[in-house]
Amino acid sequence: MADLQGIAENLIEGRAPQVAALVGGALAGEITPQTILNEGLMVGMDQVGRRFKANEIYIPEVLIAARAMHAGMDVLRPLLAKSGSPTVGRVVLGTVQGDRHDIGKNLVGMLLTGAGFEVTDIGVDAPADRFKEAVKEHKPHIVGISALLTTTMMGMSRTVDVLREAGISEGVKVIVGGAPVTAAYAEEIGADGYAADAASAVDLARQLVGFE
Ligand code: B1M
Repeated sequence: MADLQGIAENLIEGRAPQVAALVGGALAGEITPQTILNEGLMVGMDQVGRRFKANEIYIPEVLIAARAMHAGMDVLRPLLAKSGSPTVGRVVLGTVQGDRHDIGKNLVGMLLTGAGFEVTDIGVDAPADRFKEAVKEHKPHIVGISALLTTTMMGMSRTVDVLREAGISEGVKVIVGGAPVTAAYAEEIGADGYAADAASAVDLARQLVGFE
């Protein structure tokens, strides 16, 4: 579909205003937010990842593309996060220490919000202690940890350990995700669940709070 292809192409070129405008246009054309996300924005970002890996583009271009991705997500956010349901549960969500990737985490947060969860986002590069303090303050049902780098994944394990050592892991379920993370890794570090993508994270969170 031409609009979706245009979104992906403009995202790759880092044209944030055009991406936002095209996303708005696609919505006006009654393309669903989920389709725009999966077949427009994500297709573009995936291509950016491939080019980055192949050294065809470098960090500045990736950052500019990420800004365009955010511009598109900003338009979708109210729709993805629209929910008529009361709070299903509370979630504390963050990206592990040393890791500044936040696009996937933000998507997980948006879809959780849309599914009726109250999400406290503690940001990127979050040390285990920041998760601990947020758990004490917000008393979530779920802690969600994101990591995009193989080198930062162990921060998830550290976070699980810190919550356990602080005696506040009882009753709090930890879920993990991000490109290098696997179900086996989640089990190895004692997390309660793993989700491969944002929609699966919502399904998992609903299961863990006993909503279905
Ligand atoms: Co970086 N980066 N990056 N990067 N970057 C990757 C991850 C990489 C795979 C690129 C590559 O080499 N092909 C590679 C990691 C290699 C590895 O560790 N195996 C990499 C690298 C190496 C780096 C740097 C080290 C580069 C450098 O400096 N030399 C550096 C690290 C900086 C740091 O964090 N300390 C770096 C920097 C950056 C930018 C800042 C330029 C930018 C981030 C901008 C931002 O996030 N605001 C960036 C980007 C954009 C990428 C790629 C291109 C795209 C990531 C992304 O946003 N994808 C990425 C390549 C790629 O993934 N193809 C790459 C779209 C997003 C929707 O997907 O985040 O996977 P994702 O989230 C998905 C799922 O994973 C899942 O759901 C989401 C939606 O479905 N999910 C969860 C995520 N979190 C979840 C949590 C859950 C459940 C599911 O439960 C809690």
